[in-house]
Amino acid sequence: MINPHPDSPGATLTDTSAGLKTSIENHLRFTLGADIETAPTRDWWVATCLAVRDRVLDHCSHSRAYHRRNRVRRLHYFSLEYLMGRLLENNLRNAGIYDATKAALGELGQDLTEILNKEPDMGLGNGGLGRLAACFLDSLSTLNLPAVGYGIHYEFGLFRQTFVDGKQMEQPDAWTRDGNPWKTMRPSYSQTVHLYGRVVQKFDDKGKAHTEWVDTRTIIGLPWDIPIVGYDSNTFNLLRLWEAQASEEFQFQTFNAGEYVEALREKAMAETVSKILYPNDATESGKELRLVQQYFFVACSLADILRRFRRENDMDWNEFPDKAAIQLNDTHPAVAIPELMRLLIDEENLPWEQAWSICQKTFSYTNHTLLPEALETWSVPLFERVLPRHLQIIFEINKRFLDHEVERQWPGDADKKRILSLIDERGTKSIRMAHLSVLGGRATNGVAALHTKLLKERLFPEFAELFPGRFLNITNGITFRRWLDVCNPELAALITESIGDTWRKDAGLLHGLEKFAEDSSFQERYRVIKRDHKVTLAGIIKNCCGVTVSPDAIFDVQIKRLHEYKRQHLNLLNIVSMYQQLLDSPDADIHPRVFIFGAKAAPGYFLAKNIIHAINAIGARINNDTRIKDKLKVVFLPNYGVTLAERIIPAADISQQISTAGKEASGTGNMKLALNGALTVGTLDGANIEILEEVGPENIFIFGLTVEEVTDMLGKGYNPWEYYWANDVLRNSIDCLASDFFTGRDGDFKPLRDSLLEHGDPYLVLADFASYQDAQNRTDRAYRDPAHWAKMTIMNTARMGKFSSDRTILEYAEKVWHLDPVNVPDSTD
Ligand code: 26W
Repeated sequence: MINPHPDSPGATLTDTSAGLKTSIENHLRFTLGADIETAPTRDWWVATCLAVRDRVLDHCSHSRAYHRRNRVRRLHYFSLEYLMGRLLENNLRNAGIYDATKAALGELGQDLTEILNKEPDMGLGNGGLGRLAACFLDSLSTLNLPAVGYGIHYEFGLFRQTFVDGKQMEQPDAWTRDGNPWKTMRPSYSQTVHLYGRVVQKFDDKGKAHTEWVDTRTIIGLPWDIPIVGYDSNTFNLLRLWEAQASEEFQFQTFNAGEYVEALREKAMAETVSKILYPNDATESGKELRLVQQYFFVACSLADILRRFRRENDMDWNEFPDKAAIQLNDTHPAVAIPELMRLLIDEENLPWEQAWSICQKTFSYTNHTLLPEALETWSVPLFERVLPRHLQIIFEINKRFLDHEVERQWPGDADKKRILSLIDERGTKSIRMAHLSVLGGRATNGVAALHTKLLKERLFPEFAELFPGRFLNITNGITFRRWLDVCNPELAALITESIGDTWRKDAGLLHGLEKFAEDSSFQERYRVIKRDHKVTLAGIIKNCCGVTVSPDAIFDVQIKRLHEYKRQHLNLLNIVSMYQQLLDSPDADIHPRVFIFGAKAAPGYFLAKNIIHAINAIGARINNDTRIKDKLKVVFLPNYGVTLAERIIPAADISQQISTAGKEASGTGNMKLALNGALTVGTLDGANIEILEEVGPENIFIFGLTVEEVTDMLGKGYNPWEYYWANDVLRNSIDCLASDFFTGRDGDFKPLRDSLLEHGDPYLVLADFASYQDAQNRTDRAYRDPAHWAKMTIMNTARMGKFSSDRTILEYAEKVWHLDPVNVPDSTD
């Protein structure tokens, strides 16, 4: 038996409501100093979280002690982003104490649902990459794999989005201003990080040269720990997030000089390092602060890993890769490679070859994008100023690579050297972080089959030739605990009632639902669940957008970051053309449809913001036009994030996954929507291709150019005007959009129009328009046959097993990390 928390004798995670009740009450009274009679709901939320946390932390330290004593191999996930969303409901359901907690709160006169709604989202990420990291943590704990997630404790997560006159405005997201009960500060594990300064050679008493990094500025990294509760598991891993603090030593020196204001300025500067998450998900920002952020995070995390290694092992560094695997979530933490080299060479005095071999066995890299503008590079002069020693190390890595490996493969071939070099010599020299990541690790993976193929053929062809065994595909996945159990407990319950509850641990078993796909009573229950969610979402839409929508309409959903390659504007052009058709013939035989958007645009991404404005303006006009008899509604829900996704996804009928083929690395929203019975309208891009393979062509609406056709078309010289002149419907739609029709002002959406016509339509919106309209027409017809539609949706749920992040994580564990599950026993003795 694990030691119970003193508050609640006998408490474990299979707790009774009586124990939880005492614990919640005690926290409310003694931790918060609140009064049971008058406490506001937020206090109840904090007290409930703390009661759960007591139990979880106990298991957490037990897991860690067990891992430590058994010197287990661990995975360290390095990610600049984690989009965790809310934690309470997820933790209650995963720990199996949801009902007990609901009952305990009921006895205290409180409603659990209301309390759950008080939790702010932990939005420390931009989009797919950050949410993937959060799903992975859930699967790692669930599968009993020892792991630590490392990240940054941003004071401000992704901005809060509002609309003013249909335009995006950004507000700070101070998620932790009033504290957050899930995180605990661990000052004893603080780290000191060095920056700037210069490199000198010093000689020891044997006359041997040593490189030293001197005159540096220092920042302190303070860790905050968040426990990760897996589903029905005894492994409680940690997410450790670093907060930047001013180093006291530095302040003191400045103070002595009598410069009080200067000292405080320095303190504020140091603390800006973990202030904000960069809200860019597609352009490399090139800011010094971003580089400092990346290095700060990596230096703290590596020092923490080395501390644990020294404690548990006998200082044989060759054993290090047997104990620690490090996964780089894109190139953002790639400076970890030269940092580990520096630690091993300068601090541990290892020879270069040994250090390099350790690095290459320790790191692996996941690529999440092929977009050239999203590939990170750092200017050499900037890098040299911030991390002079690391630059030397990168140059040395590069020299050895080009002189030996590349020279051996392609003797005398200067072109190959130029292409493969870690340094891009064109213009201001810059460091290619993707090249460093491929070279410094054991494996590089793409996140869907097509993406990996393009990675090998287009992004890294020479590397793939040089190191064929280093590249592999691991298709993304999502945790079904959050994306079914938490967001759609009604559907989860129906599934469990029909096929038992083993699907939660083995998602492949969802196939068992196929036999109910044509069963009319099952179909009816499935349909009622969907409809109830649509009613709930209609309420949210009314609240947030002031628009009344009918739950009998088709809910057609596009939720994801706003980006040209994702083509929200393709969706919009079709909406405008449907509107024109309805104005022409108001009785046209079109099933009523609500187009639902959710998306944040990077604050500096002008065209993306123009598209948001256009969707809102067109929505405002359409939603108030009585002539079309409520056949069409367009709503843009503000502040899209994890919690809003949990409301939209179970209510969706149609999932729009319409990126230009070859541009979306994988997509994960596509999986969440299909799992919840929304049918995909999608291109042959990213994981859509694998969704098609799983559900079968009869259960999905595929359209558009293939990646080969896209390449071909762009290669031959694509001319959007040809499509414009050849298709009246398309031309009318663009012209209307670009006119003063929607806002009363000319030119509001000229940037959008010009991108499609004057600037060459780089994402082939016009080329795919006719085929897209055809797919949308097919969905309209299909929806009219409810039994058939129901069958298709059930087939989607039944065939999504492949996309469980448990499958994804097991593949990483087997093929990349060589990591075995560790069953932490219940008892400490
Ligand atoms: C340097 C700025 C920056 C920041 C973030 C560049 C690129 C990114 C990410 C690569 C953006 C991202 O979230 N990519 C998405 O990752 C998901 C998880 O693998 C995929 O499903 C999406 O297709 C991919 O766009």
